[in-house]
Amino acid sequence: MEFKDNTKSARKSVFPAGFFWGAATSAHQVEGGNQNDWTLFERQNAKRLSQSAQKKHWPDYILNNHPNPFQVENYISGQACDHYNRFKEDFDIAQSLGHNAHRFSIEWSRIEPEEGKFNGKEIEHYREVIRALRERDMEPFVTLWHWTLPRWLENKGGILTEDFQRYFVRYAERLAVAFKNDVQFWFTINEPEIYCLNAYYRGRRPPQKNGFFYFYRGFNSLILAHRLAYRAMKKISSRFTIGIVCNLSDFKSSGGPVNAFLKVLFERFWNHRFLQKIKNEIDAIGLNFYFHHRIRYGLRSANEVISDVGWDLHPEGIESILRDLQVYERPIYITESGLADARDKNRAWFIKETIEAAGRALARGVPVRGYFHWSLSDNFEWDNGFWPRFGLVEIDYRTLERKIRPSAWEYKKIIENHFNV
Ligand code: IFM
Repeated sequence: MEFKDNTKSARKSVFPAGFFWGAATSAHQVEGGNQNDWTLFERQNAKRLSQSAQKKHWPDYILNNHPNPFQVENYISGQACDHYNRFKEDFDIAQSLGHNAHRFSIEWSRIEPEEGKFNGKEIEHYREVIRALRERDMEPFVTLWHWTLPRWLENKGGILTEDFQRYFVRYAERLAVAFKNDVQFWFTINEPEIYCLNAYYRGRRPPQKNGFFYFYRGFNSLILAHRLAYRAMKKISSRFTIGIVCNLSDFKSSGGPVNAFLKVLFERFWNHRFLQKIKNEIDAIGLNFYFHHRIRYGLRSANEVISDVGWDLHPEGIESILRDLQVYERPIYITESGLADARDKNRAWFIKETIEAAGRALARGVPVRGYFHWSLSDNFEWDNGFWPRFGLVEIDYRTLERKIRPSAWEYKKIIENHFNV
């Protein structure tokens, strides 16, 4: 595939040698067998969630899959994809798909199941995971915290407990020491804004708090946690590349001064607030890109192509976000981008368009350094459960058989074309 390059000869790829191509996962969504705040939430809410799904209309291709939104088991992560035991098999697949990097998260509740007691065996497990990646020539990108909390920390009040930063820094230091020689790329927190929105503003996810005040406190707590963890980890190794992963939106005004003003407000608050606060304590930016909003006196859907979970698919929107991020003068990794697409109808198109748009940003000098598709395999999509299918690889949740989707091979072709220019 050729990429339009406005500055150089059109035949040459704009993606530099050493660009990272891969996919991303998170511990609770794929590992299985976890005991954390989500495990409890799932037990308490699965029935309610399956009942409220009955009120909606669902297409047959979703209802015919297993599990489907009406089934209680859909909302219980249980063994998930059993990635905890099958990571080597999954990495073999990623390697066969041409990936040279992989983003995953470490499960805090495994590392520190009781307050202050660190589990050496679980640290060794993740050492094995990292080794398995290296053996397959894949660079590990490690997220320290992707939303799930150990039960003891949940009981203390989670991110709103006044000691949260101390706990987070202690956990981060422990991992930084353990993997000082094994990991270069670290992300402290996954999507602080989405976590606070769903857990502290909308009350949809644990600890199910509602209100702007909670959101604001949670957000500030995570800002401080990132900054302190960054400083502590840098003391352990100055050669670490440490970043944050933010979920940023493409906002487009529908015209007129009011909408233009609203666009600036949304961008300042949603896309830049967290980054502005930590801009002196980041070596890299992780961009998770899913959302595109039209602004017409509020946020509207563009009603173009939508994914199985109803999100607008507007891949070219990533270009303007990437260009906006240039102000931070840091390398940017697209740490997630993807779609729920059980029929694999739009995935190849979406990947190609997203990467082309990232290529256009690169050609204009934006330092994009990696692309990680969300996700390597189907997985547990939080309060939606298993039915949304985000994977390059399909999981049969009855047998745990893995099946590579056609779009995964299309992604491989893109990767190869860029290595071989
Ligand atoms: O599954 C999530 C992931 O945990 C965080 N980013 C968005 C994905 C899709 O909703």
